Amino acid sequence: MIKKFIKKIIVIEIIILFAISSFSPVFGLNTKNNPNTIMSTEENNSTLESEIKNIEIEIDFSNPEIVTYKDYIIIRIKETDLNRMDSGRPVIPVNLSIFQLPFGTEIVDIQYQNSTPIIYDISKKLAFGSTPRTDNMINTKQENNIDKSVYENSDPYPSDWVSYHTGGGLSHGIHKTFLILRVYPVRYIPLDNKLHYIEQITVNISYREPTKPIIEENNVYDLLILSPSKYKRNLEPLVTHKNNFGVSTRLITLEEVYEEMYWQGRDKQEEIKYFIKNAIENWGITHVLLVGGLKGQTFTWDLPARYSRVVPPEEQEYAEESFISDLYYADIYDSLGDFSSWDSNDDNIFAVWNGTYKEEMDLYPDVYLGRLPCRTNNEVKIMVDKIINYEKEK
Ligand SMILES: [Ca+2]
Ligand SMILES: [Ca+2]
Repeated sequence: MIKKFIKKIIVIEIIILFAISSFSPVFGLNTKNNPNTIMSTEENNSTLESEIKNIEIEIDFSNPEIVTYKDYIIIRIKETDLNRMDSGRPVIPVNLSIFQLPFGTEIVDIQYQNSTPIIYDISKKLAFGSTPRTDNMINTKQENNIDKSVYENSDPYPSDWVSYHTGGGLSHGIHKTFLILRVYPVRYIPLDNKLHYIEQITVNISYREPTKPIIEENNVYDLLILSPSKYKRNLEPLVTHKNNFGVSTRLITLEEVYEEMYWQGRDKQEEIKYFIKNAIENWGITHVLLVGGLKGQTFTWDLPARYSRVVPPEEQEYAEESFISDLYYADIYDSLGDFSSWDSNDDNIFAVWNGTYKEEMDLYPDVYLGRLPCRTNNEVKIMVDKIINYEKEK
């Protein structure tokens, strides 16, 4: 059964490879990937998972400094890096560790052992994180925003000594999987007016690296410029300039992108994003320049923007449904190397982040990306001249 399934996958992969090689004029010309490597697909599919590796860290914490501030208490601990400040919830010091692992690494398990908690009685409540104010909230007291579900509870806050998340993105030009580990040396029991504090914790992280690199090494181009074809003529001097400056550059028009990506991507934005993904994998690009802003005085784009819905209405100064985000085009992969679509529930509404639903988004950029939001050829020419003059004078 499994064999049959693997065979099926191989057949599908071969079909896809043929499809890519025959319908891929842009990448077909320059890709260094050898189509004769199809045989190795079988080996890769049958390879067992790589061995589990471990990292162990031990952290010692100094005694907490308990500071009274007005009607509240603030805690400071020397070995912490920041405070967890959720709106209306207790402010808690955090020890932060960031690990950079090979791109595509999977976190298998995180275990910890902590010293016996020491209990402190406190006389006042722990201070809480403030809530962003909007115009119509200017006279309301911050006390009204206190999160009673936490403060009128005898459950420890935060719920555990340790939390973590992962991400996939660039670190100094190299694709990495990040593990962001947070240790809370103090937890708060609001109803009992108590703090639980630990002097020491040992955290053991088990992880599995990918069996083969998610992105093969390629060095065809450094910079990809994307723009509508009407700006092509005025962008060509920039391409020549960049190439002369040692930045290997390729300009692709949006018309070419849409033609190339007709089989992948549900709308123009996703087609562009998949094209950037292919350019990373086939050409090794690390930088992307988007050229194109709003068309004249309209709300349509020369080079489309992705609208996100990350700010809940109650936290907005002026109620807006959606926000432009070019981070969408830079965040190509998640921590496992899978495509980061920004629409994890597939409802064609992107980057939703509110009280009831949070889209799974990676948010760590995988290319260095910028946009010249030019509306006319004249604006393109001015920007290109400025960049060339600036870089020649440097
Ligand atoms: Ca969605
Ligand atoms: Ca990412």
